[in-house]
Amino acid sequence: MNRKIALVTGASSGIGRATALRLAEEGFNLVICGRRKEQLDQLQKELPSDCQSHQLLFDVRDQAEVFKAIESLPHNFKSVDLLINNAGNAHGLDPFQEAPLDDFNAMIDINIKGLLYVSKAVLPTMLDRNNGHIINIGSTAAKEVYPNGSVYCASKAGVDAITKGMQLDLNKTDIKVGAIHPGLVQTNFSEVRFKGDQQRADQVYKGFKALQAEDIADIIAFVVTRPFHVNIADLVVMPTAQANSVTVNKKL
Ligand code: 8X3
Repeated sequence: MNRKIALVTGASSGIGRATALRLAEEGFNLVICGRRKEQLDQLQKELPSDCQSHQLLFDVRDQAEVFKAIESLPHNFKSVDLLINNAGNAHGLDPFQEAPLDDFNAMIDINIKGLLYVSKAVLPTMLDRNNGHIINIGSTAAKEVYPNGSVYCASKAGVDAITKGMQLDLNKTDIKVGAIHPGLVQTNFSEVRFKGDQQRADQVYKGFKALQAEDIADIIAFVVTRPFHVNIADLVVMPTAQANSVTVNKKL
């Protein structure tokens, strides 16, 4: 079987990791990208034996590193068919007037600029073949602004706008572009947001059943297995207990 190639950013953990595992099951070979080699090594060990995989270690914030890494892809991994722009995170949950600029920079650099760099590095091979699929992982935060989340929400609204812009500008090609916007997913997202404060992170997911990384991977598997003429352009998914970013039916 001729296996397609999927490149997943942020594959070391959470949604990216679950998606890589699921795409391997769906018959993709994988380019798994991340900053943490041990986690990528572990992921590779868990991949089914018929899945060929290649690691790329880079920080999406570093423009030169991103392009160098993508250019370094061996011949058999160069023609990326599916790009999952998943790398992203939140830094802090503070009022605008109190939040450190470092947090703002990190979120803009990772969630927006990182996605731009990876997309621009991968797109030429898709354009050459007039074929490909890009899925950007946004957030419900793209669709509404919640208190203390101004810049995180802005960064994800940016992902939403960039997705729509890509759809317009690539409309004349056969390249599909879509976004998936998850609400509360139980990963290390909150641990990163709260800078290692595990207790505070755990509170976020208490009292209801949050989405799991595998739920998003399952949706991605559905999205990428539609016929060519079907593009899931914009998809919002929340736990049943969640109505919006600040309304969660918690049974505490
Ligand atoms: C993650 C969901 O509600 O923390 O993007 O913004 S939320």
